[in-house]
Amino acid sequence: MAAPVTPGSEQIWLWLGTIGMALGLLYFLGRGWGVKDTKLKQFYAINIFVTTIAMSMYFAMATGFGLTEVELVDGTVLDIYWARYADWLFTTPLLLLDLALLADSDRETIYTLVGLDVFMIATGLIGAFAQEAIWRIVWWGISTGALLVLLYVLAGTLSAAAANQSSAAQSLTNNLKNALVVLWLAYPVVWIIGTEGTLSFIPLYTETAAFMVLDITAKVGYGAYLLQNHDILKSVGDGT
Ligand code: RET
Repeated sequence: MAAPVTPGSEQIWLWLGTIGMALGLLYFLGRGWGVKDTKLKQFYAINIFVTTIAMSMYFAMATGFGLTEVELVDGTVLDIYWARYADWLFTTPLLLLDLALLADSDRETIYTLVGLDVFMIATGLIGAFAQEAIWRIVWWGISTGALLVLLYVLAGTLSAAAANQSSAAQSLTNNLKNALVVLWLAYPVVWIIGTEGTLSFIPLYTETAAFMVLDITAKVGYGAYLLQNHDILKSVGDGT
């Protein structure tokens, strides 16, 4: 194993991320405590898993465990927070599941979305470890291609599935879908203009802050908004 690497000044954002995810987790646990309805319970369970995983991975990054160095062929050394990918690999499919369950999507749609999502994170991870700038950008392109197909499938199938839902469920699905599209599209942008893309228009410090704000919004904000709507979530799949 490579020698341990210590985080730089960006560490502050990783601690804030850890605290933010912990607060989100407490909020979901507190609000979900004593919930009896089985449909509602599964939404709480998903968001509790999401924040637990993210809190652990932020803690791993803040303490330096989730960080490694990648040396490029030209000698440049990049600090790579690999724990991000471990977080995203599990939490992004769960976030998609929130939306798919809300829209009452069929299994095929869910498998397609999760498959594309895992492919997107895995190819992004390869990009993060590639040793030549050109290959990093090529893998970024492949991963971004998967994201675009995913968003296309999501937009098409969710509205079709949600057509049988109540109008309240449809509008909640729509709002969450729009938020997801905007937030998720920001990730490849931060990656490519940040240190991973080797272009480094923004330094690691700013990049870490940007990912933290995106992660908290896409997990805690998104989950809290979803779980505001108990009545809608309880009636999911009833066709009412
Ligand atoms: C990577 C690599 C570069 C290309 C693309 C990426 C997409 C990442 C996404 C992450 C979403 C994370 C979420 C986390 C929640 O907290 C992996 C940066 C397309 C879309 C929603």
